[in-house]
Amino acid sequence: MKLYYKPGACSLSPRIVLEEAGLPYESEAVNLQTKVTAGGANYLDINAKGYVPALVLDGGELLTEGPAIVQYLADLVPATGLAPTHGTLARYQLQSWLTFIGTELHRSCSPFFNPSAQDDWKSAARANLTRRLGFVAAQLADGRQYLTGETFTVADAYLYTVLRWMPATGVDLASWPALPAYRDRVGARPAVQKALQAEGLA
Ligand SMILES: N[C@@H](CCC(=O)N[C@@H](CS)C(=O)NCC(=O)O)C(=O)O
Repeated sequence: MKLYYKPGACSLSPRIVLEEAGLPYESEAVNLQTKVTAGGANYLDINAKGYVPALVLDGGELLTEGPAIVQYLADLVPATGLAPTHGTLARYQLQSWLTFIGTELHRSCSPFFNPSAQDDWKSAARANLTRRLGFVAAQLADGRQYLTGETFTVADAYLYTVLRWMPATGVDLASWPALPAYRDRVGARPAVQKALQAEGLA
């Protein structure tokens, strides 16, 4: 398998899952401005969407969209508990978290990485992030270690990746002590450290 990524971007989430699952993989960085890979390929020939992450399977098939990729990887190694069994309520609850992180948190970070974004877009996005992070902190207030309980799942890989971007948004996680504690707990996992090192972020 080969992961196309940009250091620290949302492609960090599938890399964390690859490391947590102990799956063998290669990776190649993409310049998202020029759409050229580190090896000199036209990324649009590999993934016509032009964004990361993209996973190319050993048979050559392409899988895109972070939430789909991380569930695919988790299901290759079910014993890891990275995703609950298909068809269970727990699986739908995991998908609920992945959708929430993707549409409410990740998307709200977009203007902070868009050089042409106007201040009113940024203000609205910051207000949304603040509301939604308050919700996440309230969920963690019962003392659970991870989003869905005591087991690390692919949703934690995604949330951790998005929480790393907060300095760029101007949202201070210190407002919710449960969030920096959660970020540090996830960040200390050996597989997460390995993923960060692989992207030059440790
Ligand atoms: N819906 C996609 C969004 C991926 C995405 O937003 N990727 C960003 C990096 S975090 C990107 O590659 N942006 C560059 C671009 O859109 O050209 C997913 O969830 O995988």
